[in-house]
This record gives sequence, C-alpha cells and structure tokens, in this order.
Amino acid sequence: MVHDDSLGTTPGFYDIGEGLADVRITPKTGSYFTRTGAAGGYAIPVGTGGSLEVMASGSALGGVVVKTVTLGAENVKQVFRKGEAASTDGDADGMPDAWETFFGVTDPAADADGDGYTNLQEYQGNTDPTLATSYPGSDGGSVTPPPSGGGGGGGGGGGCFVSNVGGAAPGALAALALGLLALFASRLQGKSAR
Ligand SMILES: [Ca+2]
Ligand SMILES: [Ca+2]
Ligand SMILES: [Ca+2]
Repeated sequence: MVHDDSLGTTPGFYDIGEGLADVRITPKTGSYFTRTGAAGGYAIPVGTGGSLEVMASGSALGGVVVKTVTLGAENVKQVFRKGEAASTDGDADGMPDAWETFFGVTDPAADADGDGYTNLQEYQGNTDPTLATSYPGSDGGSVTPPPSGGGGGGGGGGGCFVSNVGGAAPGALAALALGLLALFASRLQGKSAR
C-alpha cells in the first residue's frame, strides 16, 4: 500500500482516499515490478526468504522511499508513505541520491541500459534506467497493475490485510500483498486466499 498519510483522519493508518496511484514498486532484485492502482495497492511476487530492498518512486510521492523487507513463507504487507519520501539530490543533477544508489547510476546524461533514454529521462519518466524494456512511455511491466476496485477512493477494501498465497511448497513465490490487492495476489497464485 502506498498512501499519503496526511490526508486522512487516522495517522499511521491507511484511510480511504489516501491511496497514491501509479507509484512504481521496484524490488532490488528479481524480474518483477509493478505500479500501484488507483487505491494505492499493489501485489508483487518476490521470494520466500531473506531480505530485499524495495523502492517506491513516482511524482505522487514527491521523491522515493526505499524499504528493506524481510521475506518469509507468508505474504508481507509493506506500506510506503509519502511523508517518508526522500528527494535529496546532493549533486544537483536532477536525480535523487536514493534513486541513484538504488539503481547504481550516477551520470544523468548516460544511458545505462541503452534504450535510448538517459538516466535523467528515466528518473523523470519513473522507469528503470537499468532495464531496456522500461523507458518513458512504456514501462514494459512484468506484473499488470491490480484492478482498482470500485473507485479511486479505495473501492470496497479500505483496510489493509495480509493473505498467505505463498503456500508451503519450496520455491513458491511469496508476495508483497497489500490491502484489497490480496485478491489479486491470490489470482497470481491460482488459488483462493481465504
Ligand atoms: Ca543526484
Ligand atoms: Ca536508458
Ligand atoms: Ca530503461
């Protein structure tokens, strides 16, 4: 779930209407990434063990948020809040420090992945400067953004909950599944989460 906690009435919790859409969720490793739906939800398969850095980025956040997620056999709910976003740009090249560090790029004029767009253009387009299939205007998403439910205000979901769609099978993909996106996650795994 990605939300602007300052909008609602309950500090520290997701309130309906706080969700931020089109925020890119990028795990440090793996081939999956996604963008949040209208209610700020997302679900993405990442793995079943260890820890993983995950970055949320996009203009709706006003910067980037990087979190370290501890993975296990069950789904992990990871919340990103706008108030946590960092936009410090120490070298004033237009790309925030945290974004440069996460992707390992430093030169705004370079084209690290050879897709025809500079690293700066990729930051501005909220795409991956290290992935040639991701460039401004076409993110080449590996995971379709989840359905937004009944409306931009959060559909019928509202609260956040965690479902276990990873199962016990070795190697099964666990997921970061948030809020009303648990249903979407269960579809990914082809079985009911209930
Ligand atoms: Ca910079
Ligand atoms: Ca590029
Ligand atoms: Ca790219």
